[in-house]
Amino acid sequence: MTADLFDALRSPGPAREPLAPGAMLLRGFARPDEAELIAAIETIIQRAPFRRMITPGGHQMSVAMTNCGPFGWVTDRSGYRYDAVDPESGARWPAMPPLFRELADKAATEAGFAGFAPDACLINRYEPGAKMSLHQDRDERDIGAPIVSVSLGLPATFLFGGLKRTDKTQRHRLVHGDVVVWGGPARLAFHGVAPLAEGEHALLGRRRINLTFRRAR
Ligand code: MD6
Ligand code: FE
Repeated sequence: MTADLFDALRSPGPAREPLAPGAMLLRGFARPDEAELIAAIETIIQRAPFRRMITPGGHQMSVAMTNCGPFGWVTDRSGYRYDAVDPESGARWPAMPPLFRELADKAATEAGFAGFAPDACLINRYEPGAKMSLHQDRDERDIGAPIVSVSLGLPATFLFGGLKRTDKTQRHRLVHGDVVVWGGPARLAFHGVAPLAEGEHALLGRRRINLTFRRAR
């Protein structure tokens, strides 16, 4: 008993919260890397600025997006797709920093998906009021790979449903540094983000930034 308690104190490991079979929340997993992550994001957005894309239905998204890595997720009137080129600049997306790749692989391994090699990192920026409607992530060729999602800045309410749009949704509060890993039987679950509440974060101000790492191609 006492030895177990000391073991727990010596190596507490990350706080793991299973959300569903295949979906795991790693509380504070990205906190140690916060400064480097934010600095890298600042560099990326100088070359590939955040922009509010248009959905195939003609609506402008409230979330502003950019990407880094070999492929970037984009939407316009013609549909959703992964593209090696930023349509705004005509150039390739900025490279994925090694720290991003390493963090995503470490988190995936922690959640039971060893050997995750993301080739796309979508960067989402939410300002108060911005939201993401319920959706499935199904534009990736290999849905055998998980998705790793890193939350920075203001807290958000993550909506997590089932395999049908009409399934009941759970709500989870995601705060700065939290990482969600999502694969296996959860990979095609419907999910979204409730409208972001007003607030001010010490490092990021009036924003939430989310990184989602995928194996797109
Ligand atoms: C967000 N995330 O947290 C939006 N998708 O801002 C997602 O859409 C998402 O967090 C798949 C897996 C994890 C996610
Ligand atoms: Fe998603």
